[in-house]
Amino acid sequence: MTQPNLAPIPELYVSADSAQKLKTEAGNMPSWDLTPRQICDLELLMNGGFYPLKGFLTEADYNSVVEDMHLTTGDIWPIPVNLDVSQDFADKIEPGQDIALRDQEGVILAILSVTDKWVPNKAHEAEQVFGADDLAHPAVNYLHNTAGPVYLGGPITGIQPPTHYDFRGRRDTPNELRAYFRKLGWRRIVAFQTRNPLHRAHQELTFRAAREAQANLLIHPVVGMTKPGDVDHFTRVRCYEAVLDKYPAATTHLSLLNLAMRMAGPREAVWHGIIRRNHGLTHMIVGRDHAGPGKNSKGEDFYDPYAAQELFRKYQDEIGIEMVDFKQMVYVQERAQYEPRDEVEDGATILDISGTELRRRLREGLEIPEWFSFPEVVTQLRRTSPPRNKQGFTVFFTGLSGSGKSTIANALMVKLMEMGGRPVTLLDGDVVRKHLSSELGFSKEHRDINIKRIGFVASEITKNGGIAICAPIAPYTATRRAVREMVEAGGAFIEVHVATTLEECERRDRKGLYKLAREGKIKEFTGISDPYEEPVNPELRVQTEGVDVDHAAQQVLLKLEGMGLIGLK
Ligand code: PPS
Repeated sequence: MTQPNLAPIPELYVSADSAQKLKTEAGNMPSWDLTPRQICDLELLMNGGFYPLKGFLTEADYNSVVEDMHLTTGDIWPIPVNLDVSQDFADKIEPGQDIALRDQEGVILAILSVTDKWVPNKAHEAEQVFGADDLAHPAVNYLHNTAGPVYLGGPITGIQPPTHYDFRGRRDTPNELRAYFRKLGWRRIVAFQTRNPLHRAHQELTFRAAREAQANLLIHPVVGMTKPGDVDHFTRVRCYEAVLDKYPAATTHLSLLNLAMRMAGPREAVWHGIIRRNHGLTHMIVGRDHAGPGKNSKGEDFYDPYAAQELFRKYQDEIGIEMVDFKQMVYVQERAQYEPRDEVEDGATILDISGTELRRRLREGLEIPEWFSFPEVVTQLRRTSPPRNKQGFTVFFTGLSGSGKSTIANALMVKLMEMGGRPVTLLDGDVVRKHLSSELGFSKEHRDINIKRIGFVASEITKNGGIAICAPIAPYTATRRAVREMVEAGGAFIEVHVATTLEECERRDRKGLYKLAREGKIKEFTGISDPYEEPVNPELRVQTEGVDVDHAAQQVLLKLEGMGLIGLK
């Protein structure tokens, strides 16, 4: 079983001549713009990474995979790989039709000959494949909230692979890796699958695995899609490159895998095994909590930490690759080295830094000891994750018209500029309406578009290390939540409810708008003839009655300081 077959694996591409012809024909077909996840799936379908699949699963194969992890042919396959599409698109497609699959720039990558179209039972898929229909699981959340409602299945004709402009030299198809192994005379090769930066524990684990399996080592990190919140792949690859010279060059290779992970734990481990077999590997490391998605909505682990090893062991012969299993590696202080936890002598001092603790130390600019990681890796991580007081953030004021949002926002802006260090942008309600949203009115639809535009700009500013201060009315909870999600992908979001009562706003009526609204001369006026949904859990609620502006702005500053976003350094 460990004897590799390094012969080329079948791909789904047609010849260059046919590809050109097909591309022209495909121009007239209905076309589907692939999502980022579908592009990852398609690439591995076309280059043989998902062998023996010849396309997106048919309904019969899907059911068989969901129910018992096998295709209708009897081959093991644990994860549904489907083309999920919108209802509108599905309504226009019938089985028997060909559709052009395009990347996000509109380039045609493949043709799908649709044989099946069906509406899946997503709750059932979640239970069977991911173990629970729980939105805390990233793939279940994706299934319900991102994936389209209809699945299309059928064979693929590959025209061209998706283009990657980053790290081109480090990406290999299964056949490129097979050829590389053949050329170097490598026969036993163990894969290390990872979605994290490599620290010393990982290095020790990979060394041990290679020694145990008497094999060469392939560091095979996933650069497609991983768990939301992971270190981005650009940073990770720089980290891998930084530690590569700690490995013997003659026996170790680094290659990037454009896989979209599902974080499906045990089923995912089996899937990773099949994919590695297809890339010409003979062994794969499966450690503690392989491809684990973290905690469920009750705060418990989704999977037992060693369930992935058990399932892999059960199906090892069918997968066709041998597992090198490991317990968690820990640092033993007295011996100044890493050891598997179950081999540590009683009474020894174990040192460990969890992922959460590492993130905290990065965030707060604290020391990361040399026993834990390599200085070169820490340098890369610090470049991407500066301490909180150097990261971007958004302060989002919300409240009724005339509540004092703009005045406090202006005071806050000046105070932050006085402190210096980061650029500050004020996206005031009135200013935005003049420059970004001049064509919009005050219907629910228009208000939502307006707030989402503000959110988009704020998220870009935040991501790039600046401070965005927003001060629209933003009357709807759901829209504010959408903005929070956008911004939090790149930094902190602080919602400040300026809680001036309607009576007080109307009493002040600084712009005379309430009077006009009461007279019916302004329609859909917030608080009078249109709703304002009060924030339930804002980071801060400020009262303005009897409080001067300076004091209100100070409260925001104190909050920012408490969150570590502004500080002495
Ligand atoms: S929203 O709901 O967040 O899109 O509103 P926003 O962009 O903040 O714009 C609010 C300012 O527009 C003026 N204005 C109105 N407000 C609410 N409802 C209606 N119908 C309306 N018509 C005009 C008003 O001056 C608001 O400014 P502020 O600074 O909030 O008083």
